[in-house]
Amino acid sequence: MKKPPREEPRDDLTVTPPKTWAAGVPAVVHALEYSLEQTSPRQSAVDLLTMNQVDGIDCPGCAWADPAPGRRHRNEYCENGAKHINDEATTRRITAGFFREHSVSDLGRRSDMWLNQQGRLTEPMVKRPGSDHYEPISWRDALNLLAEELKALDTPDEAVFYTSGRVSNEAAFVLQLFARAYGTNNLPDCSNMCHESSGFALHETLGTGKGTVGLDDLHHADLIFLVGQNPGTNHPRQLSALEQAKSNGARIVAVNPLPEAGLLRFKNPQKARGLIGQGVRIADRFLHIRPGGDMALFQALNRLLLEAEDARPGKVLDHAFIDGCTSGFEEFAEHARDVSWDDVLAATGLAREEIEQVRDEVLRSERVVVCWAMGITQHKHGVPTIREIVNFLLLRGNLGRAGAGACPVRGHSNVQGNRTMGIWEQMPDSFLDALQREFGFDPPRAHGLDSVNSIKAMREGRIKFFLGVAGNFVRAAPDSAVTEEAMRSCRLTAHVSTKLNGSHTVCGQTALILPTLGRTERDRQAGGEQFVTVENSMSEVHTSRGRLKPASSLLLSEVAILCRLARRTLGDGPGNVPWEEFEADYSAIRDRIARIVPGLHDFNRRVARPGGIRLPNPVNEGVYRTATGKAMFTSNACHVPRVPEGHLLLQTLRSHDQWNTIPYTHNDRYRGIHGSRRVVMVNPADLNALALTGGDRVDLVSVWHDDAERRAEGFEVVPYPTARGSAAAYYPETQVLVPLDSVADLSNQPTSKGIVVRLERAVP
Ligand SMILES: Nc1nc2c(c(=O)[nH]1)N[C@H]1C(S)=C(S)[C@@H](COP(=O)(O)OP(=O)(O)OC[C@H]3O[C@@H](n4cnc5c(=O)[nH]c(N)nc54)[C@H](O)[C@@H]3O)O[C@H]1N2
Ligand SMILES: Nc1nc2c(c(=O)[nH]1)N[C@H]1C(S)=C(S)[C@@H](COP(=O)(O)OP(=O)(O)OC[C@H]3O[C@@H](n4cnc5c(=O)[nH]c(N)nc54)[C@H](O)[C@@H]3O)O[C@H]1N2
Ligand code: SF4
Ligand SMILES: [Mo]
Repeated sequence: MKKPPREEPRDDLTVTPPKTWAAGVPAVVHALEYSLEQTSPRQSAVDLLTMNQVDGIDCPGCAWADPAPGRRHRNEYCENGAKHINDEATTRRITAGFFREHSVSDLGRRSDMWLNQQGRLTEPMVKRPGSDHYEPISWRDALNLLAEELKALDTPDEAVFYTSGRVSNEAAFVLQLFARAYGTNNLPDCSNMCHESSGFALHETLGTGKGTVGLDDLHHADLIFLVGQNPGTNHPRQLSALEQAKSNGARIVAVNPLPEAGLLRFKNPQKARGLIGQGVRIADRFLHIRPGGDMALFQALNRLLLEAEDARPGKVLDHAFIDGCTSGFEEFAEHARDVSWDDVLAATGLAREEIEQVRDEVLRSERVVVCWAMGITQHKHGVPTIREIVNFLLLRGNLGRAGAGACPVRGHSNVQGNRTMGIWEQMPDSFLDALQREFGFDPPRAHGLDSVNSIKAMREGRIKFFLGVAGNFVRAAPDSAVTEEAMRSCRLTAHVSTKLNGSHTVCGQTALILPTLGRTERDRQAGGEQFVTVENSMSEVHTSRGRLKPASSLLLSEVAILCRLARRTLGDGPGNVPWEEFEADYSAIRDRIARIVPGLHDFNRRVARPGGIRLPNPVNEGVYRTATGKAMFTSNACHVPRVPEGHLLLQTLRSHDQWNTIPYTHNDRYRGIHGSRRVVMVNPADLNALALTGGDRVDLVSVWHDDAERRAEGFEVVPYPTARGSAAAYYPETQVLVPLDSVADLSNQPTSKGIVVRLERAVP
């Protein structure tokens, strides 16, 4: 077994030219290096071969869909999936001795990378009021402590229950059931910081919060937009789908302020010919857009399509679809014709011809898919931008038919499933009514708190109890100083976790670490060996079965922890929830889900079939559950992001070697950045104007209309071909710069991709 590092790795930056292709041999070698470091080679090979296979482990990485059962490759995983699974399957362990050696204050000074590298958590720990150390506690005492705190609150709304998208459907369902039986809808989740803007805009305009396409649609599209996403790093197997689409003749338009490697070329490591040569070109057109300019881009495209229709009446728009299935067209069209080219060019930084060329691509294409991710949702105008994408799709009837549609590319492997299971602070009455019928208690109806509002409520002393099931809330949330103070003001903070992270070091008066099984591990309960289920980005629900021996004999599953906590907190009431039966046999949970969630009827039987269940999407059946009963065109004021002279618009993003808040190494291979994450990427022309050069040390200072100083210190400047006026730096190191009040309109999602900053020369 390799020992975990005792020291923090030092920053030692080297910069090489960014790569112009993704995946291929170095990707495979690189994944193996990380595997060997984390686990024994034998164990790692066993895990990987069952990954994303029928009856195997669902990759704990992103939510990208698997090909149909007969079409899966023997190695149906990517470099990063291999890293994520090996990070969980590490042979390193954290024991009670570790916490004796390291005080909470000491751990609080460590990076999340170092904390994660110490290995798997092995037994429940408590930090008592006034103490600076975690000490062991039995499960019984830990759960009693939590239950007593919950019973002592003045109202159930003084508690919040956070989840991250790695938890299974079964655990998510049990968690929301417990929270609602206890009496609150305070169910913030990582989705509030991720695709909330997509959910809001799609719900409003199409009547469903989910994407409308499956893998087959991508394979058969004529034109695919990749907007605000970096698939080479964050959804690598999407590149295989794009490769297949291209071999079927698809064209691809990538829209991004950074020329990301995975948008340019792809060498498929699953194919012999993928290992040599140039690989496949991905983007036929690359729009080097300014951050936040996408709304203007789609407005311009919409205007151009309307004008093309004027020139060739009846030949451009899908009138049958517009007349039969949509509302609001006339008003939208009038507004869209007025969008000003000056605004569009200022907002996008593109040339008019580039946008006209994309219009021509659209006019040549029968079937169009638009894919997007955080580059769209994490902006102040994320919701109206997605509305414009919907307008764009509606104009030519690119919805509800094969090869066309909307594809918000989800992050966490089960983030979409968590929502299906009721993890949302504002679940509709239809869901709450179903819970009431099934379990005989009256769930609270008032909307609960999302992530940002939970922090505000903590700050105001309205929240006393925080339970996080998976995730790293403190690091994932914006405005680190504010969030940390808010967490510290709680009476009790507790986390159900596989590995140590920064959130465990920012404690309420009492703090608990509740270690749990990971997805790779065998889950044995009284009723026998269990599997769980998850839902991918394309609404396919399937099983995941871990096979490894648990990291410690003291680990409980998430379902077991939550069912036991519910029994201790709620006793025999309210209603009749068979918590014990749920814990013993997860199929009992699925039987109930089957009666509550539309589309999951006969859940246990259907999910056991190879490939699982594809949840119906009403849009694909021509049903729009919107205010007008139709797909809604909307009119949105054009937004031109403006940054004061001498400032830049900063986006905070992921490197190739990290999983969200957890960096695995200091490298970002595709961008040519090695040995340090404290870097800020800036366009050379902007550096010139700011009298800075590569290698200079700067502080990033966030500019916001309050008096608080938000400063991230000691970043090295890297000249990089990012769009003019913008900069990029890694999250979570830059979390301190994102003001809590800087949120997307309507979705309340933090604007992690649109922070106005100035670069100040660091004092040496
Ligand atoms: N390896 C790995 N995989 C992951 C994750 C991980 O941390 N590591 N995280 C998972 C999760 S939870 C998520 S949500 C997804 C995130 O997947 P992505 O959304 O791809 O993740 P980000 O790194 O945030 O990158 C956003 C991309 O948007 C671009 N961008 C930024 N601003 C704009 C803009 O205004 N307009 C346009 N057009 N583009 C813009 C950036 O340059 C970048 O390429 O990945 C998932 N997969
Ligand atoms: N500035 C900025 N902020 C952002 C973003 C950004 O782009 N920029 N992205 C946002 C996005 S898209 C997201 S999704 C959030 C991510 O927010 P989170 O989902 O809260 O964060 P993660 O880093 O994925 O959480 C990692 C932790 O999850 C725990 N874990 C892993 N697997 C399991 C498991 O199987 N069970 C349990 N119980 N625990 C497990 C481990 O303890 C690990 O330390 O961050 C958001 N915050
Ligand atoms: S693309 Fe996503 S789901 Fe697929 S193996 Fe890679 S990380 Fe896992
Ligand atoms: Mo995410």
